[in-house]
Amino acid sequence: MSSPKSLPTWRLRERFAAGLSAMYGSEVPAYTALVEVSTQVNRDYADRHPDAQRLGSLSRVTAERHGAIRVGTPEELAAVADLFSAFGMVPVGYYDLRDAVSPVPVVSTAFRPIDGDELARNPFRVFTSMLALKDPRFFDAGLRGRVQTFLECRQLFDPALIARARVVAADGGCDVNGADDFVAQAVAAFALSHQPIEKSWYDELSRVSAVAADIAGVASTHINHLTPRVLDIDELYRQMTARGVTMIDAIQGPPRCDGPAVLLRQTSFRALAEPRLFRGDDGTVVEGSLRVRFGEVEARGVALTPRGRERYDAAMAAAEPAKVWERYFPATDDEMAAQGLAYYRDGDPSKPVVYEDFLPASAAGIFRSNLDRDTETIAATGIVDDSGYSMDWMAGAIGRHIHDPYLLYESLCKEALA
Ligand code: OOG
Ligand code: NI
Repeated sequence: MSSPKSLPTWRLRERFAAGLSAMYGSEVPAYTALVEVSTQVNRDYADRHPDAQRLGSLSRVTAERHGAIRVGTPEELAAVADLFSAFGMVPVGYYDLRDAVSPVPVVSTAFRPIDGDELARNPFRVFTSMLALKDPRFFDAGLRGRVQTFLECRQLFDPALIARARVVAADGGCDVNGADDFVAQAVAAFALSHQPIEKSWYDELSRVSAVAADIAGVASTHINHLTPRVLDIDELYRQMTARGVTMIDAIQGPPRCDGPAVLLRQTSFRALAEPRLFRGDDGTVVEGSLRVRFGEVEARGVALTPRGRERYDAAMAAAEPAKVWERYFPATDDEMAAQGLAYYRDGDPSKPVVYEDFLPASAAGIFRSNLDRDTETIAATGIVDDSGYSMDWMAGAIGRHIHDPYLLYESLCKEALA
């Protein structure tokens, strides 16, 4: 138990999310505009819809963010897991984006709180990707060796910060006096670095994959995007477009429908190029720019059961999912519950369980739509993937259990029965 003078894990998580948000806003001004529009859309929506808070209180939704980060090695991923454990965020789900229609050379998990009360207090989650360096379809032996050497020489996190995070996690909180400093250091670990980038190395990796360059072309990691949650994403899309922001072509995930919103709908826009320093082969440093970060926003619906997810995948396989949606999904929560398609607390259709995770197809689409180059094809190379990446592999590499989202949703349904 933590003493009265200590801050519990969720307070630290709340501060961590708010600290990252303030930092990202200062680095990427368009993010601040996105948060402003999202907040306004949410207020307007809540004013007009009496059931607006059925998928989370307005205060939860207003503070709600997900971040995305990318690391290079299993050791770096393990350090991330240690750091996030101090904020009550544990790995949930395994996403293999190498399998996507537009493949990306990463395997990923999401760190987030899992208990109902923790989610209600602050559901901050971070989609975390690791470079799939062992996959020969992306990296030949020569390049792999050089990337490996580069990654072994860098240190993303101060070992003292990670050691402290382990203590905070074990104590379930942290002394008030130490909290500011601890959270500030954790936030700073994800700031964009101003160190010069070795241009020829970055360019070589970019030819394999823009994501590979973003991960292993630089000596640090950074928040790639930070995503607010919105209650009406179609309205948000209209308002951002009216402000002159060019959004990606479509909203990813399920189509707009009259029945209960399911899973996750997301859309994004490209952030402006950010000034970065580049060092040439002759050692001279010049100013240039990179466009690696972007703005994203999301709307969350009810979590689907495995049966519901099968229906979802079938509907999305259609040429125009919006046109066939009602063939797959009923128009009411009562029917959704009766058919066992979605999770409801106590089995009560007025108490939907919100979807807390990600969608691999959308994730790959979000990665892809925001890249400068489109070179990541693994088509017909004939090279066999012998990398052995899997959820079990990842769990072993970070020495932690990776939670199964479905089991978590099931226990959330029962939690309320107690
Ligand atoms: C992660 C992309 C996945 C989402 O919302 O699906 C993601 C990345 O760009 O690193 O954040
Ligand atoms: Ni995202």
